Amino acid sequence: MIVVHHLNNSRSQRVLWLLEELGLDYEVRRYQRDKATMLAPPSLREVHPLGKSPVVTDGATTLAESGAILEYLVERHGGGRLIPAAGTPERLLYTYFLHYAEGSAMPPLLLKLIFDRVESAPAPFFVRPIARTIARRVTSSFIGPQLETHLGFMESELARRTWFAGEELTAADIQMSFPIEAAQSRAGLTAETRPKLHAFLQRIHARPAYQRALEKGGPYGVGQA
Ligand SMILES: N[C@@H](CCC(=O)N[C@@H](CS)C(=O)NCC(=O)O)C(=O)O
Repeated sequence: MIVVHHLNNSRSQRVLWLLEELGLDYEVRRYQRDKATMLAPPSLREVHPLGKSPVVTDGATTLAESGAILEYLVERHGGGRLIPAAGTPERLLYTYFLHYAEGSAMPPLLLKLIFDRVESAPAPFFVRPIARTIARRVTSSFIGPQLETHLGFMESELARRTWFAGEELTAADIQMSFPIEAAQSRAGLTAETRPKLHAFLQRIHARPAYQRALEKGGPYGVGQA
């Protein structure tokens, strides 16, 4: 039996969505973020030493890292679904976007979340202006331009084809959904600024499997690390 160790409001939502798209049986084991720190509970370290979500167990196999999990589930249980045929240009795009989502797109989005928090965090009055100035400078000189580059790139990719790896939905789109949802929640992605990415979100949100996964996973807003 596939068990998804699911942290509320987190990247593991993608694993639930993939499993729903594939129509597989699975169990959801739930973990709640600490209300103050938003970190995962220590019990998740009993499943994997990093204590992050998602983690999937499948018989004797324990696997962390959302890209690796999606790849494993598609190859082991997908029966050829949600993956382009080997040796095609689409398959290369699939591999690329499966890695790009966490390897390149997420880091500036995570930095944005952290520096926004630095800017608004309570601090002694004599530290606050310094912290705010540093946070604003890092955001305007580094994080903002990086986000523009990545969002521009993703937008241009979806101007060339319907999904990230061709004309069919694949697991690469499921993996890409998290940075795009995060960009909507924290980096100003709207229908006006990034119409293709916005349309992508509308298309995925309308999928019955996405909605079933939300029912299983609980409230989801991508506002956390
Ligand atoms: N690159 C990893 C990131 C895993 C990760 O950071 N997960 C977050 C949830 S979105 C987490 O567990 N946060 C809570 C914590 O760090 O304690 C993946 O894609 O699986």
